[in-house]
Amino acid sequence: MLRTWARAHPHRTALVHGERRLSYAELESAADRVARRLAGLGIAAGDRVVLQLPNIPEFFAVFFGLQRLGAVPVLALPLHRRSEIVHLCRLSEAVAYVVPDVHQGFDHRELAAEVVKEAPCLRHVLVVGDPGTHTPLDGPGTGVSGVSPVHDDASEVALLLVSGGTTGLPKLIPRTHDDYAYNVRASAELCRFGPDTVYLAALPVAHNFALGCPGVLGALHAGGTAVLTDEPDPDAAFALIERERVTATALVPPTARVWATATGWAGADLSSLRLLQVGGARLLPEHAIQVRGAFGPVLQQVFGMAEGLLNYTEPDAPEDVVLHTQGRPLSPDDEIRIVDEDDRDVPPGAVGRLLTRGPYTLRGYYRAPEHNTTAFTADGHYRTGDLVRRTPTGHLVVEGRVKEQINRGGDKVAAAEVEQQLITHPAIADAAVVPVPDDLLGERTCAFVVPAPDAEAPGRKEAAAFLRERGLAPYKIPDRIEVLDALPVTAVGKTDKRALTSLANALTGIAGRARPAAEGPDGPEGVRTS
Ligand code: OOB
Repeated sequence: MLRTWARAHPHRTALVHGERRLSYAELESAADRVARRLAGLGIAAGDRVVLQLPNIPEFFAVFFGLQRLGAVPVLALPLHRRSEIVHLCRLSEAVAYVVPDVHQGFDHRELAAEVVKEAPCLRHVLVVGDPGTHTPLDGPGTGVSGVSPVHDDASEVALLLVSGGTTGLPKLIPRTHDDYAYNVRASAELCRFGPDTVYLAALPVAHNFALGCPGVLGALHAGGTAVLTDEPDPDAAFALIERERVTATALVPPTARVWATATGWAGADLSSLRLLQVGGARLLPEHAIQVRGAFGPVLQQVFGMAEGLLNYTEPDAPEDVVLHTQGRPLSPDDEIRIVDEDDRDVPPGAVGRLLTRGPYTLRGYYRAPEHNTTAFTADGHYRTGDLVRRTPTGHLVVEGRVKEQINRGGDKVAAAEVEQQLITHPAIADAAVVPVPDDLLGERTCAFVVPAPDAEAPGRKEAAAFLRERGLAPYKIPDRIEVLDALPVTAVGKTDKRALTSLANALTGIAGRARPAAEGPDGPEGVRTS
C-alpha cells in the first residue's frame, strides 16, 4: 500500500510531527531503510518484533519496514511496562524490541535492559534516539535489494494487536493483511476521508482506533496527511488543529469532554474540524450533547474493539442517533447476535450479550487454544463481553458488560491481571478488583484485599509502589484499596463480584466523590486526560 501511495503522490505530506514533515516518498524511503537495517540484523519474514513507540514518524517507518520484510509488529502501548512487555515478548517469541530512548520522562532503555533478562528470545533492542548500551535503529543495513514488498498470501498475519484483556495476562490479536486493509479502507470511506483529510492522532497510534479506524492508515490510504502528537490536552491540540487545519480526529470520552469545556475559553480556530470521533468507552447522552453543543454536528460515536468489529454513527446520521447510539456495524457482512446467558437470541430491542463474526473479526487469539474455547462460540462467533441492544435502525447501544474488565476512560484493565499481581504481595491473602463509577473517567478501579494471617494489608500508596515495582502499567494500578476480612462468595463459592461492586459503589457514594479533585501523590495515576 505504501509503495502505491508513494508512487501516486510522492511529494504530498504524509506525516507531520512538531516541525518535522515527511512526504510520502520520504516515508517510503524511511521504511525501506528500516527494512534493510532489520534484514541486516537477521530479522526475516515471519519474525515477531515488539514495537513500543509513541506517536512519532519512526513508528510508521518501523511499521511499514516490518511489513516490507514480512515480519510482524506486536503493537505494545506506550504505557506498558515490564510485566506486559516481558509477557508480550515471550508469548510472541519476539526477536527484537523497538523503543524510544526517553519518552515523557520514562527511560525505555532501562526498561529494555530488564526485559532482555526475562525474555531470552530477544536478540536485539533497537532504540530510536540515543541507544545507550543498546543498538541504534538508525544504522547500516544490508546492501541486499531483495527486500520484498509483496506478499503472496494476504491471509497471513500482518500485525498483532494487544487485547484489553479479561484474564490474567493480555492476549494477542492476529490481524491479517486483508482483514486490516479492509478495516482501514472501509472506515476511511465511511468517514469520507480524501486527499484533503488532515487526521490528528492524539490517541496512541499503537491502538487500533488511532491506527486504522480510519486513523493514520486511513488518512494515508486516502492520500491525506496525519499529524502526530502525544499531547491530547486542549492547549496543545487546539493549536495544532489551527496550524495544520486538522479535519478529523479521534478521542476517548474524558478527553472529548475536556475539549468541549475548553472551547469555551480557548481562542483557537477549530473551523477546519469536520469529524470528531469519540469511542473506546461509553459516551453518556448528556456528554454527547455537551460535545455536540461545543463542536457542532461533527461528532461521531465509535464502538470498536481491537478484535475486529467496528460500529460507527454515519456522518449524516440524525442527531438522535449520534447522541444516543454507539453506531452501526461497518460491514454488511458483520454478523451480530444478541443473546442471553445460554446463547439464545433475545427478542428484538432487548439487552443481551453481543456475539459477532465477520470479515475483519478475529477467529482466535494468538497462541491461546484454551482461552479460545470459551472466547468463541462453537460456530466461531466472538464473545465480546459487551451488553448491548439494537435499535430498529440497526444501531447498537452499549448498556454494560459481562466481562471482568474495568474501562478506565478507554484504558482497559483486566480485573484478574491486577488481582494476580496483588496476591503476590506477602501481606495479601486474596484480592478482587471491581469498577467504581467516576465522573471524569466513567470508571476507576477499586481493589478489595484480604490481609494474610497476622499481617496488615498494605495501604494504597504501598500497594501502588509494589505493583509499580512488579512492572505493571500505571493505568492498571488500583485507584482505591479497601480491606476486608474475607471476600463475599456466591452460592457456588465464586467471589461475588456483584456484591463487591455494590459495596464499592456504596463506599464511593460516601467517600469517593470528593476524591478526584484532591489527587495528591497518593491519588489515581495514569489519567490520560488530566
Ligand atoms: C477500542 O478497542 P479496545 O480493544 O481497547 O476495547 C474494546 C472494548 C469494547 O469491547 C467495549 O467494551 C469498549 O471497549 N468500548 C466501548 C466503546 N468503544 C469501545 N464501550 C462503550 N461505548 C463505546 N463507544 O476501544 C476501540 C477500537 C477501535 C475503535 C474504537 C475503540
